Amino acid sequence: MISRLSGWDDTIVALATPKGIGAIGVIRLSGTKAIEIANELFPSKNLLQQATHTLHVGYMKDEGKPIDEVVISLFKNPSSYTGEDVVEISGHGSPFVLEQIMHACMRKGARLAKPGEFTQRAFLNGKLDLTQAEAVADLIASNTVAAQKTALHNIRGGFSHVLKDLREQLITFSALIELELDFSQEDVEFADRSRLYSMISEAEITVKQLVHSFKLGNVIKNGVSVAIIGKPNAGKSTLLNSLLNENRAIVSEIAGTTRDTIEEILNIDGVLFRLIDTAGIREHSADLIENIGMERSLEKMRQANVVVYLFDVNETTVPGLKATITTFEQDKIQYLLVANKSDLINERDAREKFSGISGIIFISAKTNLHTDVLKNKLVDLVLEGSIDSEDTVITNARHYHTLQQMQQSLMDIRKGLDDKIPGDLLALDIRLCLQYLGELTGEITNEDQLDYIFSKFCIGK
Ligand SMILES: Nc1nc2c(ncn2[C@@H]2O[C@H](COP(=O)(O)OP(=O)(O)OP(=O)(O)O)[C@@H](O)[C@H]2O)c(=O)[nH]1
Ligand SMILES: [Mg+2]
Repeated sequence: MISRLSGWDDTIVALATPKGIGAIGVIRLSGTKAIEIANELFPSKNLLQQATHTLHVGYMKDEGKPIDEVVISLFKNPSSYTGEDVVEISGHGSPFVLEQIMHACMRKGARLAKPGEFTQRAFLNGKLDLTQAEAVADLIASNTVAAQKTALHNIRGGFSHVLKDLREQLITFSALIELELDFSQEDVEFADRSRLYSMISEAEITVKQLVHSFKLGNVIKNGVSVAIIGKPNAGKSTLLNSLLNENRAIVSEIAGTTRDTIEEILNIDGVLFRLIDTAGIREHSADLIENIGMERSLEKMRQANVVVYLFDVNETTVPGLKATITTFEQDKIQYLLVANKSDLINERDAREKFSGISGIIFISAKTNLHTDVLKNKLVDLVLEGSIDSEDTVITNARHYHTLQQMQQSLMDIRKGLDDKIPGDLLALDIRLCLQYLGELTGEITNEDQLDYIFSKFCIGK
């Protein structure tokens, strides 16, 4: 744990609300001199004598000159966000006025906070562990229900609890092994191997689930990429427009209308999708630009999380569709089969025609027939019912990589048990695993790493 960081003793100040005009603007001070500084600018009352968690209305004055009428909120250490004395000054939301309050605070000895410095202090004072602090940044950045939900779960310590349990298990394990080492002369095994074995297996399951959840977590944070792929004129651009509910892409009856890929964000039921309309793919084209477009389509198809394969229900043959399915399966592409232009054919006939192939969604992009079915299907694919559960979902790449290292070291421990390696070697492996765990929660980190993590926050948080 780091006890000293440069500038750690300073009292810091920052605007906590966005820049620009607003009803109110909040300036936040944190540090040993926070109350003293605010008090010098607030003649109406002696703030040094007020209780924690109290509000005070009055004029803020700099050298006797009024700046603004404000509300001051006092939070005394340790009962504050940072764990230090914190003063929040709510002024009128004029950038000009707020700037003056900030400058007055700085003249009285406060220093401008670095990005994330308030949360960094909360972490250093043990108010949050690193995973909770990172979840604060995720919550601020969240723009869907799913992202908000996972961030809140982790701020409340969802992930930390799982890690704490793991840590306790590993420490018990290591204590048993170390005990055995103390008595190594006597050739006794205190640590019941089958118990050790089941402990490690349990830990492995937990870590595996966390690693696995990153796939979903990443999707929650960054959105699911959905490439709309199909032959020219299948109606891909019409579908994009229909899903977005706007005329984003050019639609025409000329095959080869879309030349380049078009990407748009769509929020369906709280999940973010990145829809990609692509150039139609056909066997041969003499047109150079169309060929480049097709190359791009294939690239997008390979990169996407899900491919919506859109085909014209009237033009497509069953063997042709089966051949396409085979390619998708060979390339391990997750796909949805969507039959378009169902408005031009009797739906029952269409279903009859493709009755040998399951899972086709019949739609009409032009008339919006059953496009809601497609939307629901997309959401189902992503969530598979997992978001509503209280499971911890990993959304952070740093956590993911460290968990993978943990997974490897747990495997090494288990292999060590299998191979009956000496206790001192097992103990080494466990220490390594505990070290990874410490890196996750921030118990073991260095200053640079912390600065890097917190620098991604906004100023004032
Ligand atoms: N009747 C009917 N016509 C449709 C439907 N969807 C698209 N079309 C028509 O089909 C033609 C081609 O539509 P686009 O959306 O441009 O097709 P595309 O797949 O993007 O074609 P390219 O960009 O050339 O690859 C247009 O004339 C559309 O109006 C549908 O569901 N029903
Ligand atoms: Mg198109």
